[in-house]
Amino acid sequence: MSQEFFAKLTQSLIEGDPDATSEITQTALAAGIEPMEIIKQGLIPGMNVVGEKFSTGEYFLPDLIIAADGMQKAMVLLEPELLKRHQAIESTGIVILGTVKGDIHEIGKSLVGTMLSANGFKVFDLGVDVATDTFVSKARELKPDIIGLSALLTTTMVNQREVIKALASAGMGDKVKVMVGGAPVTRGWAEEIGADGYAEDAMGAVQIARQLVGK
Ligand code: B1M
Repeated sequence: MSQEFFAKLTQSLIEGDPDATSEITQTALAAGIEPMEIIKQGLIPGMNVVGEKFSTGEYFLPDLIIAADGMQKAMVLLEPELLKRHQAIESTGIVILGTVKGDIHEIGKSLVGTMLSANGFKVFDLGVDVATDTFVSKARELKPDIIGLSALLTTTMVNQREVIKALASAGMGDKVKVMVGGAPVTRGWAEEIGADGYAEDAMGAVQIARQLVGK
């Protein structure tokens, strides 16, 4: 039965029907399907197909926007459920999170934030298109354990390096750990720019963040 829900969800994103995405998500939750499975097996495959169709020229920007709207509608329903399933007892650490300058992709970054919160981290989400200086000034103010930098474009992932450099120039290089992620980001890139951690997805981000704070 779950597979049927997942296929319908994927299809609703590909067809650009945000109301259907929202309704199917609601029905799947009511049927007892785990929210993380809904994301991993229904929604992310749909977004991947939309992305592929966009890169081959079959879809245009409005198609991406409609698919993102559907995904966000689903996330509004899924986020409280994800949080409920991980009632945090202790604070695991403080994380400042944001999508780097020039990049407005929000969904993956927000999912990482939700999963970190669900696992006891106090997350300050600075949003998208966050200026390098803002990461530095917020780090000074909030004294986080980790700064998480998301980037979805090959043209903006270079700004992850800019943040790392700016933190070093501000004398915070050894006071805060930097974790990077996002579709074009690889472990090799993370190592090249001197990041302390890299994760491929939101659950991986929780694991790496725990390691970075020694838990
Ligand atoms: Co854009 N876009 N987009 N887009 N978009 C991509 C990324 C693209 C791959 C599509 C394609 O061509 N195949 C392509 C990038 C190509 C490249 O650089 N190599 C692209 C492009 C080109 C663009 C524009 C330039 C298009 C244009 O204007 N001509 C433009 C750029 C705007 C800008 O940022 N300045 C643009 C715009 C948009 C929309 C606004 C329409 C919309 C975003 C809406 C929003 O977020 N509110 C959008 C969307 C939806 C996509 C795709 C289809 C889906 C992204 C998504 O939400 N995925 C995407 C194609 C794709 O990725 N398959 C695409 C679901 C999400 C859960 O996954 O974000 O990867 P993801 O996050 C994952 C992991 O990456 C990881 O964990 C998450 C959960 O598993 N992760 C982290 C993410 N951040 C992390 C941080 C961590 C650790 C892990 O630690 C801190």
